Amino acid sequence: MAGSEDQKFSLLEVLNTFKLCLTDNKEVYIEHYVAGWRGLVKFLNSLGSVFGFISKDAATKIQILINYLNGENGSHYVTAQSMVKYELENELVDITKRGSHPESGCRTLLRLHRALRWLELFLERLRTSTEDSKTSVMCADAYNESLAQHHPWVVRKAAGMAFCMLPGRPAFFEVMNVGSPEQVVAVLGEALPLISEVYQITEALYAQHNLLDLP
Ligand code: 1PX
Repeated sequence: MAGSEDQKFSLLEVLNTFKLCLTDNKEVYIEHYVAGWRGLVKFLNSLGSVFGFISKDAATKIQILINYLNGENGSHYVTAQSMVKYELENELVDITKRGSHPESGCRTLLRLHRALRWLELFLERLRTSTEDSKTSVMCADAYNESLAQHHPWVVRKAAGMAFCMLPGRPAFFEVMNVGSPEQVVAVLGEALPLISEVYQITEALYAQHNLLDLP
């Protein structure tokens, strides 16, 4: 059917990607993790160019990981667990200050991992919101509780200004293209435990190796 190829983007598909993220023994597939982020970035871009500085940074980090995955040492980058092991054993990570490995897979994934916590908090607020809740406030609260702690003042300021440009809850739900508000709530209820599990597993991995503060 004409036009069926460029069917409207649905956040449902993106959230589903996170279902694929875990291996049978609960390791995190980098391929699906970055695919999930790719979809989210696409969604963010559809909200307007004021979010460009955010999506650009995320896209750069996604690309760094894809390059590792497709590179000659790609087999070590299949899961976050194998990446951490490989990069640590081969001293490919700047541990205390930035040096010869400013774009290690470990520090790059850590930036997205911190952002995943923001996503989890934001989606949980969206899920439990009411008609008159403000997306900008939910987004800012989730940000202040998570990512903001890792960002300098200037980034926090710019992010705060961008949040004010978010569409209101009805328009936001519309762009998600998931269906009625009740359906959105149901989809979020299904997706959140998956996102949360991926977050917890990655957090435990980084904590175990003392990598939570990588520069
Ligand atoms: C149903 C809702 C879905 C919403 C999807 C939105 C996708 C948002 C994607 C955000 C990805 C943000 C990645 C940020 C990574 C980061 O922390 N980078 C900083 C540190 O990197 P560095 O290499 O310097 O150590 C970097 O400085 C970041 C700069 C850009 C600003 C980041 C602001 C992040 C705000 C997150 C909230 C996004 C708001 C979207 C609203 C829907």
